[in-house]
Amino acid sequence: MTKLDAIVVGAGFAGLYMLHRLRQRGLSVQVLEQGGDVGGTWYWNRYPGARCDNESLGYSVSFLPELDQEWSWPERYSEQPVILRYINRIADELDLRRDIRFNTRVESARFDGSENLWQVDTDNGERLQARFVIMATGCLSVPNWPDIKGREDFAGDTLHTALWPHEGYDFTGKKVAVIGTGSTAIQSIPHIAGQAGKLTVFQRTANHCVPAQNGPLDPVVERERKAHYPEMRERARYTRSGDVVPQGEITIMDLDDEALEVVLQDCWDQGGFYTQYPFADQMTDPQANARVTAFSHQHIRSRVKDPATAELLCARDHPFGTKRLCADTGYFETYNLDHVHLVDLNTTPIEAVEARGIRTSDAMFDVDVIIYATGFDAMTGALTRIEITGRDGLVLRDKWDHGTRSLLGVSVAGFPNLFTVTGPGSPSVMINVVAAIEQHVEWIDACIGWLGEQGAASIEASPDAENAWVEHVNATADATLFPKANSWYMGANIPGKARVFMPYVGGLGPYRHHCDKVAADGYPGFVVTGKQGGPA
Ligand code: N01
Repeated sequence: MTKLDAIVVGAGFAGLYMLHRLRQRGLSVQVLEQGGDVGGTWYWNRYPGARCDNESLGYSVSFLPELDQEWSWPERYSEQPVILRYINRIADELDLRRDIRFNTRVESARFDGSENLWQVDTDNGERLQARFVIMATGCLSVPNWPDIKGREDFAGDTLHTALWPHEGYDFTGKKVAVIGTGSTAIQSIPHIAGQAGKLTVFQRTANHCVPAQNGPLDPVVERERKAHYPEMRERARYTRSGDVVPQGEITIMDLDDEALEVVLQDCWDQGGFYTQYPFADQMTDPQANARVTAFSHQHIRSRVKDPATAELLCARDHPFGTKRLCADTGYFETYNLDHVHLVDLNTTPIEAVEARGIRTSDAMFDVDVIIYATGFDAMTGALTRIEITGRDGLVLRDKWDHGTRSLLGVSVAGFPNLFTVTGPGSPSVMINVVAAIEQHVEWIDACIGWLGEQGAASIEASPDAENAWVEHVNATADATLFPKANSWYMGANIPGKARVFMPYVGGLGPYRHHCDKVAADGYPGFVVTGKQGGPA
């Protein structure tokens, strides 16, 4: 049996950086990755139009300064193949592949307290042992297949955006159905419409959108960033969003309608998540939020010719930004095309998928292909699908059955020496996720180093500190409008999943300061036990 210092699960941004850090520390590390190559989310999500809604210059790693200078991002927001190339370059640059086992899914991880070791079993029938297990499994890595009657009966092609065929898919002349209107659908629908003979979009809930305003990366902006990359990266580490953008400087309710219109128009012109950060009250004051919503609805009405379709595309059931905002490029205009139709599932729900297509309560839609753009079992799915058993037979899935519990989103009481990168209770998906990953990886690496210096055997969250952190995470979310949406942040998209707001909305900078203080103070709130090599 292979015995290691650490096993890292996942070879996306998080797993790669974790491997690099632990190898630098001199540890023996094996990464286990279910995909056929590196990239994580960017390996799987190859649907047409897939790109990052975070700007390329920020959505990149800070630990390869030479690469920062050499690499040229062609567009303001990078498309999936470019990001995947970039991640491959990181793997090559650091010679990471030799410690990664691809096409290997972890089925279970069990803590053996007598030896203070984790036993990890893979779907290849192999068992590995390690002192530390680091779950770098991503927040959006388990596709959600909706439980629609007859789904298996469809005689045409079935696709899921998160499991896109590597060879691509030719929609030319085909009758296509897309189910779902989240970020993924909003990115892919204009591209699919460009090929399809007929496209029908099945919408249950409209989403709030901002224009991406994508385009070739401005060479002046690129030169400026390259001249100041280290300072920008350092600043980004302490902002709320993990990006260098204006943060909370404008109070919407201080502005009259005319002034607000100017400010919001500027946000829309700048595009992307620029809209999310300049305001102090957008995410806390329902009235302020409603004014942004009204502005965004005006925009939709000005872009969609059919008034009834425009109204259906205006999100009304949740405050602006309380579900992950979508960034669109030509999404709304797509509904002006004669061969594109929107079906409102609120008035005419899907009753079944049949061999020839989708039957709603009032019509049958014959199609050649159905695309499920139905999202993910987010934040917990990848962790709860693995049988993770900690102390005294405690299974993580059971522990989280009534809601996620974790200290700092990085360590769970009852699971010694198990770390979760961007786990529930950390900023993760609320911010630039690469920045979130780097902070976690560096903290975990330092913690493992500290344990070595202490000669300690194990570390895990104490139940009291875990409870206090969960309360803080909830209180922070409850001070905002976020819990008002039935979002995947809340687990609301998965039937039967506990409804708790999972990410930490306190912002990266404050969170980093807190984590740094915990480390500097000798890890209060954590239980540190045993002697290395002995029982925990
Ligand atoms: O998934 P979603 P996504 N019948 O969960 C609908 C990230 N991302 O893949 O809202 C009918 O947002 C569901 O309807 P409803 C980003 O963080 C990042 O689009 O539940 N419809 C919804 O419309 C994003 O938030 C980038 O009523 C059903 C849709 O499916 C996250 O991935 C790019 C249904 C799912 O939307 C997930 O986005 C793209 C059913 N039974 C995505 N079940 C970057 O920029 C579900 N739906 C990095």
